[in-house]
Amino acid sequence: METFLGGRLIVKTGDITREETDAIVNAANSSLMGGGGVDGAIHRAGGPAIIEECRRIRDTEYPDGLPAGEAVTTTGGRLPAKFVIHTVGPVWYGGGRNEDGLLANAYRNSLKRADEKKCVSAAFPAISTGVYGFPRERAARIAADVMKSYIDSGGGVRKIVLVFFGDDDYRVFLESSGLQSP
Ligand code: AR6
Repeated sequence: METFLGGRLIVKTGDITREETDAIVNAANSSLMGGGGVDGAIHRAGGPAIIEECRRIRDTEYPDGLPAGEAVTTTGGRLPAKFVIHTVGPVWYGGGRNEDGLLANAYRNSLKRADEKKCVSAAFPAISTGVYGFPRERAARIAADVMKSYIDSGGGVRKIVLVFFGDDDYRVFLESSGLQSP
């Protein structure tokens, strides 16, 4: 585990479904109906209350699906976290389809949703870097930059945790994020 930005950003390895932060962020897809990876793990651990709320959100606010870069909040169901913030990262097509901007929006809008619910802590997975194929090094810089400007601008979430599923992802993040350079 490593800590940055005056103690407000924690970087670690682990299973995000075990995090006891007020909210955890889900790397969902536009359907909000679950999937593999971290999405599958969150729905399995949190139980059916989460998908029920996702279905209501689809029916009312997002009949065509949640666009990439946006985020919505549901209960955490049986998870230790009170809320799950579902965001949709971009699919990586090579970098020419505003993937960078959409990934930054996914992080930024998730923090905005956490603020709306007065969360003081929130945990994030490495959005888009699994099935969606976003290069990990590039995603690391984007995530770190968003966190830095959020914290610098006085955002309400006091503790942000970035949870990497494996040691290799964790190492790549630390080497690429720019957080360790003076
Ligand atoms: N805790 C923390 N990180 C995890 C966990 C976990 N329990 N499980 C996986 N990861 P991915 P994406 C890591 O593929 O690229 C889904 O099917 C994983 O190792 O989950 O945004 C959705 O429904 C990787 O580093 O998300 C979408 O269809 C990171 O989480 C699609 O995948 C993200 O990998 C979204 O793809």
